[in-house]
Amino acid sequence: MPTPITEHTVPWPDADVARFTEQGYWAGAALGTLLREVADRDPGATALADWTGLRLTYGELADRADAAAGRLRDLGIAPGERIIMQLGNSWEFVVLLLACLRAGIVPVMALPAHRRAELTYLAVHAEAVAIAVPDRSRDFDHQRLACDLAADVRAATGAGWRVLVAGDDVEPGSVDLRALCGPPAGRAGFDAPPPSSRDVAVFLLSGGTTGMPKLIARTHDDYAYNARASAEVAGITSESVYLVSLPAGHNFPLACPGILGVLLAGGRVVMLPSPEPVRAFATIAAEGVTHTAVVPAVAGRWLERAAEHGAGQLASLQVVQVGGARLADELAYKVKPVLGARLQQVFGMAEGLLNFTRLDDPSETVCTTQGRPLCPADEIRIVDEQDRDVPDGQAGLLLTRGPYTPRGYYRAAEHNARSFTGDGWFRTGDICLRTPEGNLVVAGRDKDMINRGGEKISAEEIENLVYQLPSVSQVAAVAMPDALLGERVCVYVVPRDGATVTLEEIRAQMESAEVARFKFPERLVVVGELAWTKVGKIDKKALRTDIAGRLEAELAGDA
Ligand code: OOB
Repeated sequence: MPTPITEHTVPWPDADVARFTEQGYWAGAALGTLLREVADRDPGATALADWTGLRLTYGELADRADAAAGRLRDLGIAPGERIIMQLGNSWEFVVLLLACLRAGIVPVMALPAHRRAELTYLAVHAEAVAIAVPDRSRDFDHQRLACDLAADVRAATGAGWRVLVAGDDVEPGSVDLRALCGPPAGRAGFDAPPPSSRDVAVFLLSGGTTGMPKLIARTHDDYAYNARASAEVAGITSESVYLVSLPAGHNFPLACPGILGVLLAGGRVVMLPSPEPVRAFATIAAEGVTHTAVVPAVAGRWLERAAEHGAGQLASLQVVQVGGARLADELAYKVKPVLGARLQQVFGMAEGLLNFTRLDDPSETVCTTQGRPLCPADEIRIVDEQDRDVPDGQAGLLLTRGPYTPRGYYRAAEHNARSFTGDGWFRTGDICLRTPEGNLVVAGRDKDMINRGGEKISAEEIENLVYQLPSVSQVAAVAMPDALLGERVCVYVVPRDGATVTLEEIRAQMESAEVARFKFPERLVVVGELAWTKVGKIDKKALRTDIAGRLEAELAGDA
């Protein structure tokens, strides 16, 4: 039996629980219950459209979620147990998510790009009992990997492990997810009591500064608030049509407001497998999309495409949220004139805190700041290295506490001691300053991570993998600037005496370690020695400056 989740979570203090409940931030209801209430109010409204042409009304979606909750139970998956979700952006993602929320089964939000290394870690760390995958996607056989993983887990623990597969090619032994998420066979309904609103609803993955991503346990109360309040601040109503084109398991398209916020407001969710502009624009036109969320790299591609081909297909678009990485002010100023929609900057994190520019903010605020906290009960501090508050306008480290920022990572006591202060403030690792109006500007970060187009990559994880090459004496992974993605992974390597190291070898090493491809280094700099700080740590800042300088010199040389 997997360990009960509560053994490894850090609860909010009782006084905060009382305060958040009394102030109405925590509604005291499970997400599945809240979504059923929305469905019962207008069961005939369209809730979901997906790129395969499937459309579901609120009534159909809620009935399928109930039926699927029952089928999960019939498979022997009990409330509180964990299931790894690695589905693409499809209707099955939404039905399975709602079924889990209804049944109290906790989805672990893996990314489609994750491979054996990440999935094995998640399976072990979350003690998952099942995994949901597509049969294949982008030429990768997810089912094969999931079955291998299941065999490994069974061999190691003797536990039964379920593989749920969405697609035409479901192997014997796997569970057909389309059937599981299909319409109810008889009368709809799932009679088990809903989970407590204080229970964990989903596990999100942290951007990660350590070896592997940390798990963030988000409760029904905190995540429902996160989704509901985000919907409000983004102007979502029952008339809104929201396009999901980022990987749906990310907090941003999942609940900021994302799928959950839009469904809680009675709007319509449209699922697309990728944000590729030609298809995204055609979908926006066909579905009358009003809202969407993208990362700056995607915003850049959309702006280019719209500037070249016109924004005629985007007439319905009202709000484009951009977040996940710093949006350059120059790009921000283009959004309204080129896409014809209002920009909303979102500076958020899977750990909780969300900042939004408001729809009625002056253009300068929208284009040059990353907004302000979502909730009046969000607490913000900007401090120096000694945790002393710095004055407004001065950059410092951002700390936060609040009703949807959990007090610790799951099962990570040692790490929590570093990532949280004694009185519960989360150290975001972001360097920010606060304007006199109270908006935050992200000025950098103090965490050892690379933000590749919104995907966070832990430098330590890359370094550990590169160290496995016998030819490597020392390695440091750093962000190198990139016009398209913002940042990419660059590794500095000191080879062992007489040895040579190539980027191809390093990438082959990553390949054989079976980690997600977005983490593969894209540049190697071989050096005789690394830069060190006075306290004997590798001087990453100096290395970042060095690679930026090299790139600039190359560009100048090309011109
Ligand atoms: C979102 O969540 P995560 O958990 O993938 O990454 C969080 C980190 C932040 O700590 C910050 O370093 C960076 O991503 N970030 C931004 C940013 N939004 C996120 N840096 C600069 N400007 C921004 N607008 O990335 C996320 C979660 C919910 C909503 C939006 C983004």
